[in-house]
Formats: sequence, structure tokens, C-alpha cells
Amino acid sequence: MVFSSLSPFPTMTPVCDMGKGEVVGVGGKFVFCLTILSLCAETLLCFVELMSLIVSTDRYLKQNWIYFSGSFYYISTTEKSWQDSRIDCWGRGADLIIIGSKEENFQKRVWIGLSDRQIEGRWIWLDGSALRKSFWYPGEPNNDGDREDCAEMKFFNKENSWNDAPCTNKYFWICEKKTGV
Ligand SMILES: [Ca+2]
Ligand SMILES: [Ca+2]
Ligand SMILES: [Ca+2]
Repeated sequence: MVFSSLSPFPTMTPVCDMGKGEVVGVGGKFVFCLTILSLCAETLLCFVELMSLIVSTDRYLKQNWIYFSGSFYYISTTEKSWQDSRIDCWGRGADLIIIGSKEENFQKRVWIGLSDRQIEGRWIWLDGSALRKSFWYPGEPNNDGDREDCAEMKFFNKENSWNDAPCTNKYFWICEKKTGV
């Protein structure tokens, strides 16, 4: 059984024999643990909720999702246009990744959930939020050829990695599903 650090009790510290953040197996899958009984001895409801969380976590990890800091991430193995990437994520109950911190910049050239398709130059995340913290590569976004409205993580070995590209280009992509806890 795989446990996760999706603690519904932020004030309690997850305890794990394997060590928090230990990388297990191929593909850099992060497996976090917690000790259920020490956190959840108090109420049955809590225990039931936590068990369902663990079952869904186990299912995601088996489908090659990665857990990190409150979200699951799925990294595609094929390349698609930005919109087709979204549709794939929807089919997985998720959407393209929304990047809130530099830790969410993955080491792969992928589409991210950011576009200026509605109003040129106004970059909006897929959840409707405006772009605050950004990681554009120097000189980007440049709307090259007046046809670049979707954002990709292009220079993924740099902290400022983003580029705007034509939405019809085909790249790998990352889906993100927040856990809600
Ligand atoms: Ca995110
Ligand atoms: Ca544009
Ligand atoms: Ca560009």
C-alpha cells in the first residue's frame, strides 16, 4: 500500500519510515508516507476519509501520476496540440498544469495551462486566474509571427523556461489534479 503526505491536518507532521520525499522506482515517482493511526486515532470519520484518500492516491500512483505538494501530475508520453492536450487531461479528470511556484517547473518540454488566446498579450491560467508569478525565458513571450498564444515549458533546464508557441504545435504536456486538501 502506498501512503501519501496528503495530510488533512496541516498542523500535524506526517511521519514516515521511508523518509519524506524519498524517490522510489523509475520515473522519479515520489512516494510520501504518513502514519495513519497516529493522526487518525481520534475519530472514525477521519479514519474513513483518510482511507479513501489513500485508496485514490494509490490508484493515481499506479497510473503513473506523481504526487507533489497538494497536486497529482501526469506527464504525457505522446505529443499533441495544446487543445488536444487539454482534452486528454479532461479525460483524466484534470486539466493542464497551472504553475504557482518554481518547484512546479518540470524538467521536460511540455505545454502548460496558460494562454493569451482570448486577448493578445493578456496571459490567463486555465482556472481563469491572471498571471502573477511568471517564468518567461528572456525575450518571451514574443508572439512570433503574430501566432503564438499558448505557453510551453521550453527551456526546462533553466528557471525561466517558458515560451509562447503556436497552439497547433505538438508537444508533450502535464496534467494537474489538485487534491483539495
Ligand atoms: Ca499547480
Ligand atoms: Ca500571443
Ligand atoms: Ca515565443
